[in-house]
Amino acid sequence: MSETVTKTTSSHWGAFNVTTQGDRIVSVSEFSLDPNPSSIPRHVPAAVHHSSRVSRPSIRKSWLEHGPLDESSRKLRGKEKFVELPWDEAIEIAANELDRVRIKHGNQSIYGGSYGWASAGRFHHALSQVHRFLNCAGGYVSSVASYSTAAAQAIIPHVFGVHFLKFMWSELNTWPVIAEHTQTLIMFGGINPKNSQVSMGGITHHETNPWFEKFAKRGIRRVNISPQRTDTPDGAEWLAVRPGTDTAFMLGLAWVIQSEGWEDRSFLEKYCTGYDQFLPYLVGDSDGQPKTPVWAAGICGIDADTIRQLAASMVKTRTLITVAWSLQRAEHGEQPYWMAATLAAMIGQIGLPGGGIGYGYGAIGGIGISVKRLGALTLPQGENPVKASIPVARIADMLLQPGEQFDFNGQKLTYPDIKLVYWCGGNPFHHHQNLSRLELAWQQPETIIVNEPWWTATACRADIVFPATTSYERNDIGRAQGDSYLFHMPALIPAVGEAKDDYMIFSALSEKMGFGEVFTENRSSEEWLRHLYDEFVTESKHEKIDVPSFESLIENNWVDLPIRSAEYSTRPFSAFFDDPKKSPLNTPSGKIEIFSETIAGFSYSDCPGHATWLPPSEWLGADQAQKFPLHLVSPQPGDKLHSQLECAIADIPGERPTPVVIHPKNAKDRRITDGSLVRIYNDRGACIAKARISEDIARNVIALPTGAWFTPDKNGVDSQGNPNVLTQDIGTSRLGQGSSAHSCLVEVKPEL
Ligand SMILES: Nc1nc2c(c(=O)[nH]1)N[C@H]1C(S)=C(S)[C@@H](COP(=O)(O)OP(=O)(O)OC[C@H]3O[C@@H](n4cnc5c(=O)[nH]c(N)nc54)[C@H](O)[C@@H]3O)O[C@H]1N2
Ligand SMILES: Nc1nc2c(c(=O)[nH]1)N[C@H]1C(S)=C(S)[C@@H](COP(=O)(O)OP(=O)(O)OC[C@H]3O[C@@H](n4cnc5c(=O)[nH]c(N)nc54)[C@H](O)[C@@H]3O)O[C@H]1N2
Ligand SMILES: [Mo]
Repeated sequence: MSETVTKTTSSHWGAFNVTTQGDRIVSVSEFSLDPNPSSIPRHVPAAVHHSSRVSRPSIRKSWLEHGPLDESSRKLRGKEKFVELPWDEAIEIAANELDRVRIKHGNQSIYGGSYGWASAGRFHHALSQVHRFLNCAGGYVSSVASYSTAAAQAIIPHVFGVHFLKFMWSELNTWPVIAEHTQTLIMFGGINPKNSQVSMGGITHHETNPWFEKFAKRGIRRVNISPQRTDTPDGAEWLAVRPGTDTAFMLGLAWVIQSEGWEDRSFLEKYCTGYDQFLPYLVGDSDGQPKTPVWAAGICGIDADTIRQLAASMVKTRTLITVAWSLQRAEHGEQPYWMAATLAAMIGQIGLPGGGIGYGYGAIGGIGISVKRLGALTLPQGENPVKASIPVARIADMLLQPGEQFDFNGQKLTYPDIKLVYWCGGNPFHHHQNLSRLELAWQQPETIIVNEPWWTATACRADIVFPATTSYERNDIGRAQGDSYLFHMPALIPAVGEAKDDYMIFSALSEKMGFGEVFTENRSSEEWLRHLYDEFVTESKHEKIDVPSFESLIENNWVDLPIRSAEYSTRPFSAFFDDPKKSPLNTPSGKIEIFSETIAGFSYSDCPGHATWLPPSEWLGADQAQKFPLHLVSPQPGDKLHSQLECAIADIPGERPTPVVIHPKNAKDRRITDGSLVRIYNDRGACIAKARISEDIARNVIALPTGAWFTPDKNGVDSQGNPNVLTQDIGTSRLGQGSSAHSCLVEVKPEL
């Protein structure tokens, strides 16, 4: 019997211990210093050794036989067998194809956006690897922003003059400050420990639940404004808002504050611009509709008295308004973000400890933690000579409409004509909306290359698939923003099958394509790790932070760096609030922009010059609701990260199809019983799910988490419960062009 070894590793869902026997992971256990460990790692052993691992380089049969120019063969993507080849042959074929495309069509015909979460680990970060490789190859069409926060990334700089991600990492009240000062915590979309289980690159201390226990002890009033009660830890008040209507709710609150004369005029004058342009809209002078609580109630489903009372307590207590990312992953998703800022400005507590506005607490772990930010530990990606890029969620539009113009945040851009797609570290057939439309778009390129550990829906739809290792099969360094820990992530088992690290795959392709040394800089993986670590040591010394030698890190597996302390708690926009003249915000006015001349100048009807209630095309008040009377929200799954580890979960008896949460009244009306199979459908598609009847969801709303592996039958009906067969593939607006996943109407019936 081989030796049993236990070591610690880091992952997007936190640190955990892994026990191996020979070449197998046999079990995992909790990292003892994590106050509230995630149970996601329990699926790791089964997933790593799953039969759906890609074991050898594979090429789609008719692509191999007829080459990339046979149009009819492209329709067979996802429907055809692959031929397994030895590594050297597959590398040569892919290198020749990349060369053919870049010579014949130019690098602007290669799409390498390759969006996705991949795995934790700094050097083997799949996206950094593919981007560096494609830059060395002459560039690629890239993608900007993210599925997570595209609308926020567009609107927040106009309003606060700062990048959205910087706002979240540096301009938020931290948990200790909230615990000490906040009296009323108003959470649009909740603050969900289910979501803060994960963070990009890792999160070692899971703290959302422990902080909420403190908040409860301190008597902080917690109000969860969300279609699901479970979006905050137990014990909060719950206002079951209709999805997509938060802007109307916030306008109702603002109207009460204004009509009572409670708005903080001196704050609005000193720190903001544009309240005077917003006011005529609020009171109805500009459109004939005062945004009264009665008006708001008719839209958002929360009664007018509740809105009035909430407004009163918001101005009378130290109030922090928080907004989940989910609100902006919807049509007109820019509006609730802007309106929440407008409301907080009227209350006048932005910049005060425990007051004002915060975005994305609970969306991922690490937000709200007072930790010193350290740089370095990133693989240099080089320069991309190709300047064309797309907003990330517009991929199907790009593939279907080459040469067409589109608007994006004041710019007019043109979709490039893509001949080759390279994906490494993401799963578009998990993450994109309206998957049958993506299937069509996916038939356009001549060649699709994917590096993947598993036969995901995306890998199955590629022409060339390279088997990639998982983070348990290679040495790496683990570190993340918002976390004080630093890990050596040891190779725990040898590569499964013939898998290779992405770095090895790109080194081999680079070598064949004639720029091997440019890509590798003559460093082995181990040399790269040491090189990146040396840079980190230098940078940390600069910041007067002691970090161990690389040898000592390897020996100890991990270290908790001395970078966590209340002294790193930031006061949001402190310089600006101390002296707005001397330290203006980086907006055109130097102030918080309640009205933006810049945005008004774009003349977008879907994003006017101030926060506005714009009914989405799909919500419970839309005409479409006659035919499809239920609003589908598709949140992130609690038991895993997106589509990762799904293969292991799907093997557990009774776990699939994915459960969909449905209100008892809606279930009864449709003769649906708890645990029975249902069909969820609309004009875009259908999937099968398992009914979970619960009072914890608003009436006429159903919640089906993402992450099921897209498995359509011959009629296109997905058998596993993937919500993206139902969601619509439209931008949030011309400003943000983000994903509108949460704006979706459906009907449900028993599946007989
Ligand atoms: N309906 C709906 N859809 C959504 C959302 C929603 O709220 N509703 N949310 C959206 C959001 S915010 C996001 S971020 C996306 C997430 O979408 P993705 O990030 O695309 O989802 P993942 O399943 O994490 O995909 C990562 C892939 O990388 C692979 N991988 C892991 N490690 C490695 C590696 O080392 N090398 C290589 N080559 N591959 C690796 C994994 O096996 C997996 O297939 O989904 C979006 N889609
Ligand atoms: N366990 C786990 N955690 C994750 C992820 C994962 O896959 N698994 N993914 C990570 C990623 S990539 C991201 S981007 C974040 C996403 O973080 P979020 O975007 O905040 O999370 P979601 O789960 O999409 O949505 C949270 C809740 O918002 C509510 N909601 C939906 N629409 C509306 C609305 O219109 N109004 C209001 N008030 N509420 C609404 C839903 O009830 C939903 O449960 O999560 C991260 N955390
Ligand atoms: Mo995300």
